[in-house]
Amino acid sequence: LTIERIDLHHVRIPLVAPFRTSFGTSYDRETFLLRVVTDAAEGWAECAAEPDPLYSEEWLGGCEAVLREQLVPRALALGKRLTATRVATALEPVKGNPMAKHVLETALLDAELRAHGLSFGQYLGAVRETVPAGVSVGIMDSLPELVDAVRDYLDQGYVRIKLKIEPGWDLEPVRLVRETFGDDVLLQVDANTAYTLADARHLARLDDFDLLLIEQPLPEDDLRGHAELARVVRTPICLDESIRSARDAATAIALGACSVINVKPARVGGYLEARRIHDVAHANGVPVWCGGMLETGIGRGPNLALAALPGFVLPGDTSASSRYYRQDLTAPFELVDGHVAVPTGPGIGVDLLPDVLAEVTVSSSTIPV
Ligand code: OSB
Ligand code: MG
Repeated sequence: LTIERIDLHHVRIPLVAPFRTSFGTSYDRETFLLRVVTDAAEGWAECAAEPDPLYSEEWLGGCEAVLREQLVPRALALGKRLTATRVATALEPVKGNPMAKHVLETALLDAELRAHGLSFGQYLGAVRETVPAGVSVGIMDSLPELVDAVRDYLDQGYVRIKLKIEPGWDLEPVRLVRETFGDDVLLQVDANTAYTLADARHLARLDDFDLLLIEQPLPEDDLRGHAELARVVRTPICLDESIRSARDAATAIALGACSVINVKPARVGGYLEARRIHDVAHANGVPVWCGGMLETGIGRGPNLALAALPGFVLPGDTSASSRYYRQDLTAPFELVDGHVAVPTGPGIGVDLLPDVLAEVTVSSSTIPV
């Protein structure tokens, strides 16, 4: 491929409801879409970063700067020899910045696969046509509001509920949801690093509620702490923020720091590394599931393809469009019998709706090539 043009489309899209986690509240999804035009096809990807560096150290302004000044120039230096895998290799010397790498690699992979008429699912090795959908439920202002939200999601058919927790919003909401909706509901929690090892006894009280897993209870750099915690708590520990590469996954598994992994392509630099994490986990008998960053259809399409790989044996946060947006940027992903269909078209398999894009676009810019 030869890159002919790169554009960034900054968008702000209202969420159907505010989404509160232990690190902050989002009212809308603010991000940029990256479009790459090549001599063979065009590709699109969505940056997973948020305006502030609260989930991880990456943030939108930083992603744009590192793309402009470091990543795009390194990709362009490949000239006509450019492919998504070669770009990934060319970006390797740049430390960190996985979300910035992810958006560039994914747009190029989209263009490359479209040029070959191959879908992300075919390329990655998907083995399912639909994937079971879970839903991530934010921290609410009150317990009755939480029960109403969970009831609504269960009525829609979501097959797994994930409750966001933090100190002061953990045992009671989990107990209430378990008691209200019964033992058959697949239930898990996500703390987004809100606890410390000193909370181990407290977190062990979650063992009473038969949770699938506790996601990222401790800080991202505390693998030792998670391994200690796993000896005190019976509920399986799942890592999200801590896992940035296949090597991290191998280390965390070897240390006993986790027995489940949330794979988010954006957090690990793209789909190529995400697939390697899947492979490492699968070889170790460690279940994985596909996480999300409130992506629009542009980001969710390829996530669904990844979630269709054989090792993705737990329902992911790959919810339908309506869980996030009144009007998605693509044709909406629908929940059917608790499942969402994996796109089958070339590349990411979804197309932007130009009128919707125009409506939510805040500004556009070009990265010189
Ligand atoms: O920790 O999984 C997380 C959203 C934004 C940032 C971090 C997380 C989340 C979610 C929602 O839990 C996942 C989704 O439905 O996209
Ligand atoms: Mg998480």
